[in-house]
Amino acid sequence: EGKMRQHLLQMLIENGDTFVSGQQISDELNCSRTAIWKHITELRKEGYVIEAVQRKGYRIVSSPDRVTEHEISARLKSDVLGKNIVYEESVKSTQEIAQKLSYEQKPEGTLVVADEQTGGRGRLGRPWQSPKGTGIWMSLILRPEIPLQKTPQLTLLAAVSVTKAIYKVTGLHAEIKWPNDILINGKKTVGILTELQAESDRVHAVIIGIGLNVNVTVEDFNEDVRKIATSLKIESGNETKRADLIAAILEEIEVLYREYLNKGFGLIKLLWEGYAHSIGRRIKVRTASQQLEGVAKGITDEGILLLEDDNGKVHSIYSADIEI
Ligand code: BT5
Repeated sequence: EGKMRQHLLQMLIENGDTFVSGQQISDELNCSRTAIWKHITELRKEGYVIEAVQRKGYRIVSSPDRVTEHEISARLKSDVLGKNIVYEESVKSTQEIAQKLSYEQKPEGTLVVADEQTGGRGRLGRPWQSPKGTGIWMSLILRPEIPLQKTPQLTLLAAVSVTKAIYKVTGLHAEIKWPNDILINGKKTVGILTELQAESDRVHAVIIGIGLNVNVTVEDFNEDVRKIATSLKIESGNETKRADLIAAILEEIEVLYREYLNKGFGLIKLLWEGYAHSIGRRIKVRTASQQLEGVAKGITDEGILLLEDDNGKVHSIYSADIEI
């Protein structure tokens, strides 16, 4: 039943504004007209507005903004990423669930998505606000065969992919702030958290957590992030279907990830530099051990930030917070 509804939904979504005839549907799903009507009624209950016209068939006029497996799969054209989707309405953190699934040997490309996180986290235990029904809060399991020191490259790969997907879906130009922020008009719209499961030099899994403020409004943010944060809706004035964007992000990551595994970091580095916000600018850097000030010169082939201080000395920054 569920599978059939999924298949029907997929046909309708793929055909966009074009009507799909009852005949076409019953041929492809191998079911009766009455059964189709039953599924249409169920979809309408889920919030789909479906037009039904005699002798023409059915088409979707509008669909609800949901991030269930159903909604994402119907839009997804990737081969590996997102083939296995775990959707939860409310969780503490999708990272936690993805970590657990990864230990249970779930395959590469497994995606955990939640409508709400009650304990979403950033780096160094900082909190990540994830209000219900407004954003993309998801974690992706990758299993690349790469040495440990190359894993930061995957954060940059994810950042480039998300930036491209945002542009494709909304037309908004975002910029990347090393290492893991994506900004629109200077305000944080996306945060990326990359966590590892590894032993000595062998990487078991890289869990890429993506938090993206899609339809979040100013009131949804707590006082403390209101000044520094924004969302796609605040910037564009329009709502975006989260499932459309999730599908676009997974497709972008899949293309770049394949390129990365086959040919290395070269193309991703170029793309990253094209979207980078801070390169060539004066920045302040706070690492675990020191504070530095200088000009961001670029990133190395490993994805490490190079900072030139006022004495002309170049520092390699592996992990830090930066201020602009
Ligand atoms: C990050 O950390 O930016 C990484 C955030 C990753 C969140 C995703 S959501 C799915 C997955 N599951 C999780 O539990 N996490 C991942 P960091 O660079 O440490 O930035 C954290 C800081 O960003 C906070 O201290 C706030 O100042 C700010 N912040 C918190 N919530 C925000 C939001 N929704 N939008 C913009 N800024 C926010």
